[in-house]
Amino acid sequence: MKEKLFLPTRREALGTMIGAGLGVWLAPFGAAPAQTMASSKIHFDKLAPGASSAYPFALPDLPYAFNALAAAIDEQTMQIHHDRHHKAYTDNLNNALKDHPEWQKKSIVELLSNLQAVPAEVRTAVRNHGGGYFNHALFWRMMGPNGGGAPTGDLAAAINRDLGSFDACKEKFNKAASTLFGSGWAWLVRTAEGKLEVVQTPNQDTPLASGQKPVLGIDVWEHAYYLRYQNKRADYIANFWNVINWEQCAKNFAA
Ligand code: MN3
Repeated sequence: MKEKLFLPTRREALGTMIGAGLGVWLAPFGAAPAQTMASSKIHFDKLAPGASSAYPFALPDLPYAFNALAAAIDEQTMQIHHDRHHKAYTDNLNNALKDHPEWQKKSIVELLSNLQAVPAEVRTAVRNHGGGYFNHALFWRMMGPNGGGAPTGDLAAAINRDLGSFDACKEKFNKAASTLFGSGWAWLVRTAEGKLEVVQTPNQDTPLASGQKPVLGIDVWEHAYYLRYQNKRADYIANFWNVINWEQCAKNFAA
């Protein structure tokens, strides 16, 4: 099982990068053209600067003040969301791996990209808490006090090419975020073929598990918005566009 998913030759080739603390994307098992392989590496340190790529995972600091995103999210929500929810995912992920030294060597990207290879007794914990660790580390960076506006450069061009226009992209993303039933996330992702798509993931599942790279994501769990918006999720989603850090999203697209 392990050999099937982590091909020794590929592991050796990527060993130095893993050793350097970079999250490395492993393509799903099966033949992949060299070009796809090269473009499908994920550098977690670029997606979530300050977060840990491997065990023991540390709660990354918010890169701005709790009240910095007031154009979309209130101070109290930010504090509880970061200090309690994200911290709990971090602690629970570390607990899940504490008796599995061989899995402590895997990066968070490897773990979440190859969940079926993770030992059955901790697989659900890694999926839920590892997913929560990863998703939130990205989420804080996808937003910022000087956010909003529109994407530029290569990302803007890819949005126009694959989704028609920025407005069409927004409409699709808003629909994915507002119609997600229960708890989860809506994402703008880059597929293994390099195409941009809008997708939903339930709970703390990540796009990594489907072979996709996250470019932009919104947390639509009620804990992300309920204090200020109560049942008006659509208002939270509309205001989210005021705080998007497009500079980081462009890095995610390229990373
Ligand atoms: Mn959350």
